Amino acid sequence: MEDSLKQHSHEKAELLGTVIAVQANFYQVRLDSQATLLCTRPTRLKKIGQKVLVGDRVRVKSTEFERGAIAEVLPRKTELLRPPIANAEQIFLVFALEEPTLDPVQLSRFLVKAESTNLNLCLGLNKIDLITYKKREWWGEKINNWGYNPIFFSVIHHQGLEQLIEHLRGKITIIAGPSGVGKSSLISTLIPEVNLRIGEVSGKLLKGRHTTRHVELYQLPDGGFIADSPGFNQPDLDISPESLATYFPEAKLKLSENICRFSDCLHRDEPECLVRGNWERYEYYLKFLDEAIANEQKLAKMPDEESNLKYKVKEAGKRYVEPKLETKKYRRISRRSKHQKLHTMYENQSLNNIEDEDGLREDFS
Ligand SMILES: Nc1nc2c(ncn2[C@@H]2O[C@H](COP(=O)(O)OP(=O)(O)OP(=O)(O)O)[C@@H](O)[C@H]2O)c(=O)[nH]1
Ligand SMILES: [Mg+2]
Ligand SMILES: [Zn+2]
Repeated sequence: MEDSLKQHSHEKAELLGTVIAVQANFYQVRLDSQATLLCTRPTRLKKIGQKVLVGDRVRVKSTEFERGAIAEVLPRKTELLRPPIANAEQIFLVFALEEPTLDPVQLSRFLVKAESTNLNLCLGLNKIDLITYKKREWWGEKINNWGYNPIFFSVIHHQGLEQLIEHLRGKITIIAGPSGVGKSSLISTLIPEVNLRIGEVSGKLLKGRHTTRHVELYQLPDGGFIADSPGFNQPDLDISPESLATYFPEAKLKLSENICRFSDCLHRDEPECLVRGNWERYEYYLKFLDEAIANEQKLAKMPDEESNLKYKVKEAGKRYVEPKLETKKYRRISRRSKHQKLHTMYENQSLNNIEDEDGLREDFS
């Protein structure tokens, strides 16, 4: 192993891999050959503004033993800003049935938020050990009517995990959901080598303490990667009011069969609206619509850099929203502390002990 790597370094071999963690300006790259390299991003890439995200496929030049430099970032299939991740194919949304008690409005809020990414979405309901079979069936039926087919499981009792493993195989999956539902527990069970912080469900946690801090990809035993994302309890609905209905599968279905009289119908009290009315989550739709409208008004008043969405005025005063390309601000670090960080990193041979660069609360959007 050592010999072959040394040989590589002499040849400055070019290798392909996936970025699995980013800390400050250093990148941990899992090579397709299964070795892990700690890499820098050369000034050349910085100059052309090429950012490197977790999930990126990269071509790497190995320079020294277990070190390398990113030579090229391959084109991305998908890209998310929050959490910052490239090439994710699906979101696995996890909720608990109890502890914390499943709340259909909160669940819908997360579902809508996840749908708005346009990634594939799968719902998992954990902690089946805490409810009766009858109650589980009740939830199953209810959520089927919303247009989802959840996977029921218990991490602690190893129940229902086969279906879930099958679903994750060979893909990059973002795991998301509120605090305390068992996301980190699940990853630790699927990949025993990783050591994630598992929190206790407490009053504090329910109010939004975050036990998971940064985005990192973990390689699954059967292939593919899973990203743990921080738990948060109330994602903002920074979604355009006009598109909100399409993030409810049951409303989307109605709209695919027929159209409302007005093309910009918000499905509230407009005449000849096909969406309004007899579906269970319609009241949630109205609630989220109010929030989306309020959010849009708030953003419109903000100076450009502070808002998440950029407003442009088109001819005839028609306004549309477009996502900003770059919202994240990076704290500058001195050359000296950079070197110290690198040093610590090599000592630890792991990024887990390095303090988060920006300890920010992230959500998916
Ligand atoms: N009863 C029961 N408890 C579980 C199960 N899975 C996880 N837990 C517990 O739920 C609590 C929270 O688990 P975590 O894995 O830390 O939750 P998390 O979703 O990662 O939380 P954040 O990192 O805060 O977002 C822990 O005390 C786990 O032991 C389960 O299947 N049944
Ligand atoms: Mg966690
Ligand atoms: Zn309508």
